[in-house]
Amino acid sequence: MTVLILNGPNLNLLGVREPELYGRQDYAALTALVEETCRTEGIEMEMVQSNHEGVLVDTIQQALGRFDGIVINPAAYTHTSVAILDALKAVALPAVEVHISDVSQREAFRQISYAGQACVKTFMGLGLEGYRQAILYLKEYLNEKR
Ligand code: CA2
Repeated sequence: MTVLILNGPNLNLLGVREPELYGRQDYAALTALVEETCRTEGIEMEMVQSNHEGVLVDTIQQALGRFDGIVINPAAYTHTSVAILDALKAVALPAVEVHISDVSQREAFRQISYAGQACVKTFMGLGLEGYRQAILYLKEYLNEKR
């Protein structure tokens, strides 16, 4: 089983600012958590972060045939990007949405998730642990489908 972990804009700044929202752990810590989770679960993975919507769309398109599923935190593009939604729908790979913060308790403009409409499940408000939960959920989902 091979999964793509995709992170959107500014998530590379984790741990630098807004610890009340996103915690004190940095992107390297997130990478370590994801790598450790996948190693423990016997999953191969690639993690990509981009600040560019088109790169995220390209990466989703290129996932077809290479990955069994996607864990995605589109960050701010969650709330704006029909292009990312369309790409997820086009490849039709099982995708799980993650948000570090609890977006349901935040500003009105964060209450819509486009990408989430192409995802089988969303984890939010669990901090970096949400990525671990998303990977475990995706593994179960893919195993049930097989
Ligand atoms: O809670 C999440 O994971 C979000 O996807 C994070 C996005 C935000 O736009 C979404 O509404 C919810 C923001 C990511 C920016 O991350 C930063 C981390 C540290 C310092 C500054 C930004």
